[in-house]
Amino acid sequence: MSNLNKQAGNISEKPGISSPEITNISAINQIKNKRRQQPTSEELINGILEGNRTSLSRAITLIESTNPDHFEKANEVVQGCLAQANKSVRIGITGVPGVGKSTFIEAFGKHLTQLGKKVAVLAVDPSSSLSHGSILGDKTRMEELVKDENAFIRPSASGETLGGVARKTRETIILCEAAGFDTIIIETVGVGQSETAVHSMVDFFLLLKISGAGDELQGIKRGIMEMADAIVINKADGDNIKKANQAKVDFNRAMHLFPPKKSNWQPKVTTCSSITKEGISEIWNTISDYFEMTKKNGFFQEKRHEQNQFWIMETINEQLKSNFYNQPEIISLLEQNKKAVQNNEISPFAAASELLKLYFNKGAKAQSDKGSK
Ligand SMILES: Nc1nc2c(ncn2[C@@H]2O[C@H](COP(=O)(O)OP(=O)(O)OP(=O)(O)O)[C@@H](O)[C@H]2O)c(=O)[nH]1
Ligand SMILES: [Mg+2]
Repeated sequence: MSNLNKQAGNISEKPGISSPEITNISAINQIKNKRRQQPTSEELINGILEGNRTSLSRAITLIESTNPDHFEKANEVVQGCLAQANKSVRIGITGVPGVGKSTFIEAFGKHLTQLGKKVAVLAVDPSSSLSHGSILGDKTRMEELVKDENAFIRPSASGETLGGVARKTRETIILCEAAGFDTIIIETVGVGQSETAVHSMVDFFLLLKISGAGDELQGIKRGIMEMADAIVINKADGDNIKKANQAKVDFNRAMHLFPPKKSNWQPKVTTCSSITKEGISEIWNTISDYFEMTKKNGFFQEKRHEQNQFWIMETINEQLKSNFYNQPEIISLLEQNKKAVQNNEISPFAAASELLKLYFNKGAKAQSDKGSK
């Protein structure tokens, strides 16, 4: 390949054919160099604290990166933002696919920005590695909010385990808060374990439902109802209003059967329509009442402390696991041992113990190599 072609990189279409004359190699190199110049962590921190969205987006990309070189820098940025974080309220929203979460967040978020709030919308959706982030497609359902300069919408980190996505979302919350966003909304789809992860990173947890054939209480996981600080029956419009009101009565009755919450808060059940906006402002009033009450009785802070303690352990667990499973020797021995267990050549315990031994010995060797240097 000629030198010219090499420099032109992927703009040269076929090897052996030189680039068209109009191609300005030095201009291309200038652009490339500019792209390569990544801002320092200090520049990112300053940008975020000034409310610069580009800095915020770039820092989130660093957090989401799987490149080990970015890890340190991402940590530095989070650390640098920490002192300015925590000054927000964090609201989790869950519900099954199609219940109207995105449409609700659009209406609710607009209501909040009209009240002068700065709203960040994040998502926890580990399945989005397949669908490339449902919230991305959602941007079309959040048309107004996307354009709103007081709102910031970021899709879920993808290609990750739930633990990985959750950790990244927690760090992203810190950056958004440092950038001046005072209301953080975290959407998660109501399947699997992601509600539990989101519940452990928000102050208020809202469950969206729709009214069905009158049997909505069936099939709903008890654990999710117990986590909810409010249940909102969405799509209470048109012919649905009557059914929605009936569902509200049923859910209210069911919620009273649960033991009182540590916060002393009695979960509220309301109806709303994200299309007609009926009931949206009342939901914010309810959430505000909750914050007022829990800030007064100390529960708000207590819960955040507990969540932080929980996340220390979760982060350690997650990173230990990811370190273990990403070692090439472990990957190949794991495959071998799985087969051996399948063929009854070795017990699962012996197989696991051999893998752990390999891992710990590797760690010990790395330590002693470091010491002898
Ligand atoms: N009539 C009515 N339709 C609604 C309302 N809210 C949402 N919808 C409709 O319900 C459908 C699903 O809404 P989404 O907001 O995409 O639901 P979602 O929960 O975000 O769905 P996933 O992202 O797939 O989990 C869309 O066609 C919306 O227009 C409402 O309040 N009333
Ligand atoms: Mg959605």
